[in-house]
Amino acid sequence: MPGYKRTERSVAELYRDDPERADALVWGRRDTLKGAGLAAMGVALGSAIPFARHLPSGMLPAALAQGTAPQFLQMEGKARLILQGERPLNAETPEALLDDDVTPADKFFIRNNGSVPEPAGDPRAWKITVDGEVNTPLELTLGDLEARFPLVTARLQMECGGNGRAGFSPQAAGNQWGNGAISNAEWTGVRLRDVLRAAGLKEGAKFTGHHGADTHLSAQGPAISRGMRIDKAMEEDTLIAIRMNGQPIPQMHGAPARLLVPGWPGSLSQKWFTRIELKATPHTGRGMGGTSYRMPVRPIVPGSRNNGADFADMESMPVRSVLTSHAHGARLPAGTRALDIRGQAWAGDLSVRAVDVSVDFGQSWQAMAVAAPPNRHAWQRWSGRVAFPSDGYFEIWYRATDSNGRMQPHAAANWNPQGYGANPISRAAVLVG
Ligand SMILES: Nc1nc2c(c(=O)[nH]1)N[C@H]1C(S)=C(S)[C@@H](COP(=O)(O)O)O[C@H]1N2
Ligand SMILES: [Mo]
Repeated sequence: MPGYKRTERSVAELYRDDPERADALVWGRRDTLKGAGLAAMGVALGSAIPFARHLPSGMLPAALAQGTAPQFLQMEGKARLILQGERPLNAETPEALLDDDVTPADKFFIRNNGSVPEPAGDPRAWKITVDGEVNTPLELTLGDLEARFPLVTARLQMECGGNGRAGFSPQAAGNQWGNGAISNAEWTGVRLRDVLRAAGLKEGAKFTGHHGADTHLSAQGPAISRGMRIDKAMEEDTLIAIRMNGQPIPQMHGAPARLLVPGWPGSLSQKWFTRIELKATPHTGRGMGGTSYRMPVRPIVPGSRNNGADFADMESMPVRSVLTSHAHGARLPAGTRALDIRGQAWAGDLSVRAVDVSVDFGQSWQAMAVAAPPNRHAWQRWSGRVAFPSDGYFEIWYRATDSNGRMQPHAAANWNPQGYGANPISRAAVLVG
């Protein structure tokens, strides 16, 4: 189950290595949940599985897929996020905390590649440099930005490039994110393109390079420094943001100014933003090249080594959905026969056309209502009602389809060493009664 670390030789691994033996151990008869797991659901051994006949053989019930219990972040101003690591500090938002249409600061996931810098003494004096392939290099304070360029506000999704990584088998390197390295705050700032036009792009300005004030944990060099094609830099939703949800940006999230590059890997959305270079060739900072934020063009053997030389940069993020009304492992009162459920869905630069849900292990699917986004690059609310024929153990399977007709796959595809692009259908276990 995405979002949870594995124990050594977990039930999940047993299923991977020897599904038949795992089935025999986990199930007495294959219509009753016996097993070694269910930590997420308290005591539920012996629960009936009304749709057992539809459960694909060799597939681990979601309730049993949890390894060790997650650790939680304890930090002032932050909700109970799932701790992914302390050095650098990384924390994921549990799906059930992503229910707000606008992600509040306390529920906003945390992704750092280095140390969080000390707050600037005088935020108004913070300077951002624009240089490289421009006619007039600029040095702008936050005050200059506000005075010279129109301020715009939009709800923009910002998702870590590695979101969903825990879905890969074999395990890929990096934070084992479930689906919760995603946010959809309301950002206010100036359009990056307005600033670049003020500097005047030269003919050779084909790529950007981004710089921030934080340092790598090795204490040497920048934590991360990525860049993108000029087209994305010139898109109307790509911002130099100075406010999040109407407030100054919290220090953890890049105060006093950060880039916001919605729909593309979050690593482009430079926090503690100090400088943007315009370049004729792709930027070569930390986090560029090799297997970093790059995906195989031709599939490689899962688990194999590869230097990424012929991989391509990850651009628009793939379609994904979260269930926010009920947590994985939720228990519902006996006799519950109908349940209203809801969540969010998004698809990088695209929009979401459909969300479908199954409560019978994929035998039948039901279309949910999907709201239009308030603006491009905002996530979309989905909602609907499902029915349970009896008490027992069920799984809510949910999958979104993007505006090009691409659906979340049944299992993570295109395995790659650093684990980008995993967006398999999600499963949440629920117990009725
Ligand atoms: N300066 C700086 N910017 C950064 C990072 C970082 O470590 N340092 N991490 C990037 C990554 S990988 C992601 S996913 C987002 C996370 O932003 P958040 O911590 O506000 O959620 O910031 C990006 N910008
Ligand atoms: Mo990221």
